[in-house]
Amino acid sequence: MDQNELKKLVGEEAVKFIEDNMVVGLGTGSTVKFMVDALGARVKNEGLHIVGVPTSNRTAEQARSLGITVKSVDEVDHIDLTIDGADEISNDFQGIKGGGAAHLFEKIVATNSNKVMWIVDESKMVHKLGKFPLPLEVIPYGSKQVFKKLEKKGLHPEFRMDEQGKHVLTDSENYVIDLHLGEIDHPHELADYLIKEVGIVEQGLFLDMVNTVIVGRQDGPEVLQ
Ligand code: ABF
Repeated sequence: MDQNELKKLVGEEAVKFIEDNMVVGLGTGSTVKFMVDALGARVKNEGLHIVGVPTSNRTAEQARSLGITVKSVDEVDHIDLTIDGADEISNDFQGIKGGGAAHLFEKIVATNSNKVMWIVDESKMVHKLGKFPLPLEVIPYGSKQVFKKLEKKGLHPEFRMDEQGKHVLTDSENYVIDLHLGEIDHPHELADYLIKEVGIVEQGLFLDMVNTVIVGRQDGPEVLQ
């Protein structure tokens, strides 16, 4: 199976964990897209009653188009299970997310969820985090000063630009800076430093917050808990 088929495999496996009347956090990314498609099919074919809490406009649009009831995180009193993708997952189940520029809303939804599940193809499983550039969501005003501080700190920052050379914007219309670190030896320390930097809204290290990981392997989905 190619990467896309592995993503579809885990997306469809994840939907088996969703029960009637659940409030489900809906992540962002191409793997989650397969999950939301499969969830929509269950809603349509089985009459499953669920509420979806999206982590991006694009996930909200996809869910609504499939007849899934969508509510914001502030319209529900709790979230039973959030299912999301990830860019890297280390051996000790720490993650880097934000390749899709949605990590702020993803972290808001995840930290308001009773359970968190990540669904990934096997290429996302790494020994140590950091090969994937660490995304930061930053407020445009003062972002160049933040960039300079990160550069001085030796964190190899790069503004995320689109093909037209314009800033990629998050759903909150903030900028994204990616840190090209190679390897992250002390993720908790780095997370603590970054979140204190004024102007950085959220960073893409998701630490100590996942309960279940489903990994797409050639011989099938592997469920790790
Ligand atoms: C999302 O999942 C993002 O944080 C991350 O970039 C993405 C993984 O992308 P994909 O599933 O498309 O490989 O949570």
